[in-house]
Amino acid sequence: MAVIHADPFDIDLDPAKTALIVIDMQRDFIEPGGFGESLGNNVALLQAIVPTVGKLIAGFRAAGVPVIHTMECHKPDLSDCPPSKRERGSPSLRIGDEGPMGRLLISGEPGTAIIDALAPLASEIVIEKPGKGAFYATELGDVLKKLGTKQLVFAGVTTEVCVQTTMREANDRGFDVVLAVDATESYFPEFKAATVAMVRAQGAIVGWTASTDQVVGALRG
Ligand code: C5J
Repeated sequence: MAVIHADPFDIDLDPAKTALIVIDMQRDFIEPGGFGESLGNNVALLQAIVPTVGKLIAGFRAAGVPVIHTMECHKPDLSDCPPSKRERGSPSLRIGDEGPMGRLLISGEPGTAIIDALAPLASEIVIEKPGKGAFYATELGDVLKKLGTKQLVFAGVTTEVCVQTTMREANDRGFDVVLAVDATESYFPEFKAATVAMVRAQGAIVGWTASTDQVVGALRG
């Protein structure tokens, strides 16, 4: 058993029943010209965590603990994209529109890919998800059941949207969830801070928070 010195209290992690979920480290959220920027966001904030996410992934790979990647994206015909999602607000480009990196958030397009620096290994599972939560309309629940996973560490973007939504979905499904605080980011620093605080409040009501070094250190033993 590995002990993570987490907040609000230590958590025993069984590496044999654990997986890392890296949420949506896609060009569309992290690079200029993608979906994130089309909404008026400063993508440089998200670029800053790439080395830390890489360190976390490397720690899991070294420990032989599964790494699962997710990608927010839709079918080319947009049949899995509710009009309410596509038409909301006034972005410069909408989901499915042609941008400098191809059609925004469409499966198979260059901009939808995970950034090169964090590219999944051929052996790793990649979940394509049409929603903010990675359990909604995906095979993630079945994948974790097959792996015998009971505990999940989370990294990725954005903290208060896809990361938090998936953490809450996982918590409701009975998983222990840990957020690697320095391996997640938001376009809004205050939203990240609020998410970190609310996750671990009330005796870890959603889950635990820890640093990448605390998680990787615990896996090393
Ligand atoms: C957003 C995400 N923010 N991956 N997606 O639309 O958090």
